[in-house]
Amino acid sequence: MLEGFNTSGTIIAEHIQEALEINLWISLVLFASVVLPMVYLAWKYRESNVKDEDIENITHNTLLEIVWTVVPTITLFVCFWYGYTSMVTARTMPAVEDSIVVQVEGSKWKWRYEYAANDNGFVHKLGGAYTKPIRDENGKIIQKGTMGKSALYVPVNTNIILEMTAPIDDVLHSFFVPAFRMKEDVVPGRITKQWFKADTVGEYDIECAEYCGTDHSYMYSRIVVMPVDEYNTWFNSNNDTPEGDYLTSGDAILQQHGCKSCHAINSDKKLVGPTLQTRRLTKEQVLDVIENGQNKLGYAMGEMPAGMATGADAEEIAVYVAGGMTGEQPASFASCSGCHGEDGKGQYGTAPSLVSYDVDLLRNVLKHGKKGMIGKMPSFPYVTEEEVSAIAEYLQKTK
Ligand code: HEC
Ligand code: HEC
Ligand SMILES: [Cu+2]
Repeated sequence: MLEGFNTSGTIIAEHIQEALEINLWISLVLFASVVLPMVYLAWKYRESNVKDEDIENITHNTLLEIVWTVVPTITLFVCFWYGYTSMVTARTMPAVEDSIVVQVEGSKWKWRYEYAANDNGFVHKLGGAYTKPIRDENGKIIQKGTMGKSALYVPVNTNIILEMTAPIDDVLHSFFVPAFRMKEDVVPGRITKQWFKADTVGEYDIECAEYCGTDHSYMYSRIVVMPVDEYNTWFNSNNDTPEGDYLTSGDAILQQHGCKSCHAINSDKKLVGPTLQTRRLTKEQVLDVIENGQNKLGYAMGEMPAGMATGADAEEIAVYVAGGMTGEQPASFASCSGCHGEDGKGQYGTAPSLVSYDVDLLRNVLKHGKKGMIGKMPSFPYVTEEEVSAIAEYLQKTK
């Protein structure tokens, strides 16, 4: 259940609420003042009640004309005034010196927040994908969706400016906080801004209001409004969330970057990308690389040439590698071990490990993306070295 439409967490929200209510009431009064007399007069002067010779030809009524010009003009100016002043409040950004500026990035299908460096020079980068609820075959929710760690943390009673954008190859999004009555498009390659000053400590939902693609409706996140000193303590620490440092959990990082919308982790679930698990390549993938080579991963050795093995040899090698390189090594694997190592774990980062998701492989795949027989994995240039290590550790641990 989305909350926020009946809550107000900012001054702007109150302005807009007031403008809305005044507009609504004035519209109702204007509507009634036209429609009720109209219905009454139509009934009173119905054909059976009036004789033609009784109908007078009235050409002017100065008083009436003045009244029906002046009254609507004034009331419409009242509507205009409230709309205008709340728009000015919403659109006039406070001075940057008196505000906290947070960079917001909307991309398919998550929000990310980046703060300015704190006193230690540490940059907080937060946000991430929402985990969808899991449903059974009748559509009933068996496990609730979770917001994860994707909150935007801000101090209470402080001006916050959001500088928002989307990657150039992404789509339009719209950053919407119902409780703050604020909503603004987020446009690839352009910066749009919103500001707010939350007046009540608490948590508020963030949504994407751009309903033109598959998962905008799942771009949930939260704003957590904290007491100022609590916020400052967190901000000047190197912890990623006020509750603790979730960077140590590879699972949270996969969640945060939205990896899990394309990859299952050690399960049979079929998603867009391969399941990330300890035994990583399928026979078909190995055969594909043997046949076509591979040169997009950015390993120092450069390209892996096509045709390193053929026929029965290739088949035998593929079965062996896909089996996690257990059992007796076929002699033909000698044509691979020169570069990939006896144990298939790669060589000092020059050629990839064939058996596990080590730090080198993850770093290369995330930096360059990967185009293979399964599909195209986008690049994730902003994933940090620390995060790569945490993911590698996590994937090698989960069997
Ligand atoms: C000349 C050195 C060399 C030899 C020999 C070699 N490879 Fe490679 N292999 C590489 C390099 C380098 C890469 C990474 C290329 C890149 O950056 O895209 C690679 C990539 C791969 C990949 C892709 C990894 C992935 O994650 O998609 C597979 C699978 C692979 N090799 C299997 C084999 C097999 C099986 C053999 C033996 C038939 C073999 N290689 C022989 C150097 C070699
Ligand atoms: C838009 C969907 C998508 C997202 C999001 C995504 N991936 Fe992928 N990923 C793919 C596809 C498709 C492939 C398969 C490429 C191929 O054909 O080998 C892949 C391949 C990979 C591989 C190589 C697998 C192998 O065995 O060679 C790794 C590692 C990987 N992804 C990790 C990640 C991580 C970590 C994230 C999050 C930071 C992520 N992916 C996000 C689609 C995605
Ligand atoms: Cu969106």
